Parts: sequence; structure tokens; C-alpha cells
Amino acid sequence: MVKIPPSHPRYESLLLREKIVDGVRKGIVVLEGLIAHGRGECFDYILGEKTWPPAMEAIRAAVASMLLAKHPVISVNGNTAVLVPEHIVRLAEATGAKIEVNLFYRTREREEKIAQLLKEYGAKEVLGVGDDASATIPELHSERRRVSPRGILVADVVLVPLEDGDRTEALRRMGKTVIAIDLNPFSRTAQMANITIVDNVVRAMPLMVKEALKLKKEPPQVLREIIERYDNRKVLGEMIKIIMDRLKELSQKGVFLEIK
Ligand code: PTJ
Repeated sequence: MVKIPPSHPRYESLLLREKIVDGVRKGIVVLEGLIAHGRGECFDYILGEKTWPPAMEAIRAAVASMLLAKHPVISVNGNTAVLVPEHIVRLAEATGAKIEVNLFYRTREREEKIAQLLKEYGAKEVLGVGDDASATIPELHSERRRVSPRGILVADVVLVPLEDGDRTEALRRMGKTVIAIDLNPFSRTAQMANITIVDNVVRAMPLMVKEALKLKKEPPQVLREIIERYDNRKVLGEMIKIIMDRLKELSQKGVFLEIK
């Protein structure tokens, strides 16, 4: 890995890039993952690289759904695995969710490397590896259709961080609640999910863990009320308005960075 000086003004962002690039070198992230990350960076730049209140509202509803679920599952791809391995494991522990590898560019080698990485961070079981991915999501033709009969197939709530398209619709057709984490509020996944967290996975996942540890102590009725009050269309609209307002404000200023 390249050594990034902590004094660099884009230190955090460069560090994430290095994690993704290192993931490619290790055969965990695919080259397409670099493109996905760059697209995310662009949205995050516009959002000011922070978690906005509507995203926090989505995080709360997402965690409440996971805690109330009978079979919650966290679906993991290459990018998510290298960006937040410890938080995947901690969220699974806090909510009782299973962890399942689900890849668009699926190879046996990548499945195993991702499972191995998550185990190094404390995961006791990782589904969706090898013969375990023996079930099929109907009407889905990508490699993402292959799922574990003990995981996504029987899940009632599925968390899909950084997803790429048509699986969310297929999962919803199967009657599942889908939670997406996607910096792009216009993406197919963001639009189709029941709960969309428009935030960077590196900020959203630690916040989800924190929220899970807090909400776990609440009675089920409180969790049900959080979900009933939640409106994903409203939250998506608010996130798009934040993007619009920020662009408007920045366009009026013209220059928003000055040499100190
Ligand atoms: O590991 P695999 O084989 O399953 O492949 C994973 C990728 C990410 C390559 C695959 O799912 C893909 O091609 O995804 P897309 O279509 O590029 O979509 C990724 C979405 O995630 C885009 O809408 C990005 O804006 C968004 N995104 C990228 N990085 C982040 C993000 N959202 C939240 N946090 C990020 N760090």
C-alpha cells in the first residue's frame, strides 16, 4: 500500500481508495469495483462526505427492521468486504443477522477470499460460498441469482450495501424487505429498495452498529413504530433536495475552496 501522509487534505478519501486498490491486488475486489468506488466518491463529494439527517432516519428504520426480522441477512460483495469487514461482523452480531457472500462477478476464489477475510475479523459463519450457494432467486439472470438456502433464499430482511441493479427488484418480488446503502439516490437499487440509506458504507455501517446496540434494548412495539413512521420516498426526496441545495449554494459562491 502507498503511504498517505495524514496531513493530506484528502487523507480519508485517499485511504479508502488504497483499501479498494489493495482489495483488487488481493483478488477480493474486481476491476469494475474501482469504477463503482469512483462513482460513489463523486456523490460523496457533493454530499460533503457526511451523514445527513434523512440518511440517519433510514439507518434507524433499517436497524429496526433487522432487529424485528426472523431471518435477517447481510449480503457482502468485494467492495464492502474490504471497506468495512469489522462492521459487517459487528452488525451481524448485534442484529442476529447471517452473513452471505453474493457477487455479481462471482468466482469460487473470490467467494473464499471474502469469507476468509470476514472470518479473520471474527465471523463465525459465512454463507454463499461454493456449494452452499445452491438455491436460485427466480427471474434473475446474473450470478447474483445464486444464493444460500439457509441465507438470502429464506431471509425476510436483506441488507445490500453497494448493489448493482436488478437483484433488489427480484428480492422484493419474493416479498423480502430490502435495505440498500448507496451514495447514488438515482440508482435502480436506491429507487427500488424498501429502505435506502444514501450514505457512504464506511460511515453508515458503524452508525448501524451503534444504533443496533441502542435499539436492541427497546421493546418490539417501539421498533414497529419506527418502521411504520418511515417513508422511503420522502427520505429519497430529501436526499435529492440536499444534493440540489448544495449545488445551488456552491454555484452561487463559485469558489468554495481558498488558499490559506
Ligand atoms: O464484488 P462484486 O462482484 O459483487 O461487484 C461489486 C460491484 C460494486 C463492482 C458491482 O456491484 C457493481 O458494478 O456495482 P455498480 O453498478 O457500480 O453500483 C455500485 C453503487 O454503489 C453505485 O450506485 C455507487 O454510487 C455506489 N457506491 C460506490 N461506493 C460506495 C457506494 N455507495 C455507498 N458507499 C460507497 N463507498
